[in-house]
Amino acid sequence: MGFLTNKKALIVGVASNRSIAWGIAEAMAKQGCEIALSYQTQKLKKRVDKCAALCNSNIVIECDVGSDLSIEKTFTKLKSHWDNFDILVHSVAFASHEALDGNYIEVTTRDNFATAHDISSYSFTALAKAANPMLNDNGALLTVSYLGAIRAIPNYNVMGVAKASLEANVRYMAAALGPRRGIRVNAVSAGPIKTLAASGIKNFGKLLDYAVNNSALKRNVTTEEVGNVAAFLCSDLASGITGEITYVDSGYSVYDQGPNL
Ligand code: NAD
Ligand code: 0WE
Repeated sequence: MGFLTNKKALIVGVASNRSIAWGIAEAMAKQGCEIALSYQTQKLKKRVDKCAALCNSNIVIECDVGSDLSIEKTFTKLKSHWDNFDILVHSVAFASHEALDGNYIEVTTRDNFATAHDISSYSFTALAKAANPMLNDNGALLTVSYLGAIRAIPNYNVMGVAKASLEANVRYMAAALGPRRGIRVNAVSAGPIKTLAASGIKNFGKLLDYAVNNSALKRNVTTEEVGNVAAFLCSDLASGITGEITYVDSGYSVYDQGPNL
């Protein structure tokens, strides 16, 4: 019997079978969790339908996290399948492409700063607000962050500032939802993975190689590895963990190559 047996999870952010959200959905389904998936736009629906079929789900709902109306409709639709649920996963980020290439001061604008924070951080709060009436006590929320939240990483730019906001969001949401409801809120901070979101990034291949050479495990992580940790954090096995950022990065963030001694 899996450690998520009798749990129900809504997973926001599947775009393809390479998505971190898909790694999370698969890992949770493997542990006996019932799954619902949401997708951003109609053009992703076919791919997400296929992913849903693979985890025996027929709940696939459109959700643009940039719109309160779309979020509200998502939960109305979810309610027609489930009276309540246990786990909400947020695996969504967006910043304007121009903001992710070049000198931070030069490429950041009021407009792309606001969008990055809206879609990559506030949307987690917005989903929690809308999910709240349907979420079971002792449920769990999870989001996906990156090391750029706490280090200035070349070209990650405004996304790093938005991830810092997302990580603070995790702590404030944990403080807001823990006391009365026992709802836990955590993040996994993943090492670089070649997903759709990464495919638009210049020199991503170099970044992947650099992470291999500068991590304790000397390899990159997979969406399956990120998924397994996410499944654990959202399960009762992690009932004492909330407000935490857990690194799934081959030890990159704690590793220093040192001089050649
Ligand atoms: P992905 O492209 O598969 O997933 C990103 C998702 O965000 C897509 O499903 C996209 O549809 C969704 N999205 C963007 N704007 C949206 C909106 N307005 N409404 C609804 N959905 C929207 O890429 P991924 O790498 O799996 O990214 C998932 C998360 O993982 C992101 O938060 C990203 O920052 C984080 N992350 C990625 C890496 C990496 O190297 N790939 C590393 C660490 C963290
Ligand atoms: O969070 C991310 C990327 C998220 C992302 C990706 C895109 C590409 C397409 C957000 N917005 C957009 N906008 C687009 O138009 N990662 C953790 C992956 C990533 O992106 C980087 C990285 C890493 C790692 C960008 C620069 C440097 C490193």
